[in-house]
Amino acid sequence: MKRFLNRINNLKKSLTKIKVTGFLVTNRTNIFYLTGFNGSSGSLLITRTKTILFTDPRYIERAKYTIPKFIQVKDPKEEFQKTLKSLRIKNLGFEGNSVTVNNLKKLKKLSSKIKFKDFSGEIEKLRAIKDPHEIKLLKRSQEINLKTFGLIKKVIQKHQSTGKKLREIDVVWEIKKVGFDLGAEDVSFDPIVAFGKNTSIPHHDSGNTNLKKNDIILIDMGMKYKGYCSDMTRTILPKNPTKLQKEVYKIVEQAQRNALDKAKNKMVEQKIDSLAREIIEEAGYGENFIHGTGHGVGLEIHESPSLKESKENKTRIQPNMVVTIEPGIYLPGKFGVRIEDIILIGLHKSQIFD
Ligand SMILES: [Mn+2]
Repeated sequence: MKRFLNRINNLKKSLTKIKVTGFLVTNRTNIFYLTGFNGSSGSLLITRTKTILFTDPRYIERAKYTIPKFIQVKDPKEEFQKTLKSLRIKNLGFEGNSVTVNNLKKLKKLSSKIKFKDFSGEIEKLRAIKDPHEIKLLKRSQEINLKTFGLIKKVIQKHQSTGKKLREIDVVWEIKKVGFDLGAEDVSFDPIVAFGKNTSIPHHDSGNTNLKKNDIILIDMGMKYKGYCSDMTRTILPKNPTKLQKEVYKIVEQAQRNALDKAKNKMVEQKIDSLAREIIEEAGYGENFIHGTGHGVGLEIHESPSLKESKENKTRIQPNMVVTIEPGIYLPGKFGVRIEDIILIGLHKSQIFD
């Protein structure tokens, strides 16, 4: 439970920077990160001396036995307004990226003397750098993911050799089932399973397409383990790939390798993107790489940092960030290739989760 105290203390350091006397955390994932509470309703008030979780009566008991003892639990109906008053909060930070316009109005009405300040993104910044506990869970999550893929690949090969019917959505269901059997609590997003031409759509909506013997296959999948998401994409070339398929696969593989090997501490976000992009551009497929090279992964499947080609992405990569590297080439109407893995940024070297 020490980790929650550490995280909350880290957040408190920015009270002065934001110039507020308290933070009101409303984003569910951020509340889970700071307290371990995963109920569907709640807000967390953090001041220099107090941490209070407000949640309705359905969750009060549950909160008490899941969160650390130093966090008080209160019913907002009875005590929210009173607490703000008694703690003499004058400036309150709120999460503009999670509070609805209506709720902010209500909040302002409830506490007319308080000045509100948006502190969106502060907790997300902390979350981008993983502690040892989180790294352990992320590794385990990806381990289950890789194992699941291994078994799914066998199912596919069996169907390909026997000619038995297999739809994309059958594979989606199989991934969910096998992942759960191997210890995941859920998938981190609906698996993307694409057969043949459908692989040229980066985020294909898996459907009733049947697998054909010489189909190229793309599977993008992730598991959730104790709240932590994994993410991985594999493209399976057919037994008799075309020359173009082999060529494109090789380029994507090289692009990914370059980024996996060279992504390191202190690089700016967009530089990591260009490690993969340059190789694809040089090969003449720049226009067919239509998304960013990667993203942070943790309690959410997409989180900070953002490894995209954008002038805004100038944040420097730091040790213990966990990011995906997933270049792709998509040839509309023909096929697509994407390969994705997760790396842990180290002080000197990055480590791939495999
Ligand atoms: Mn991804």
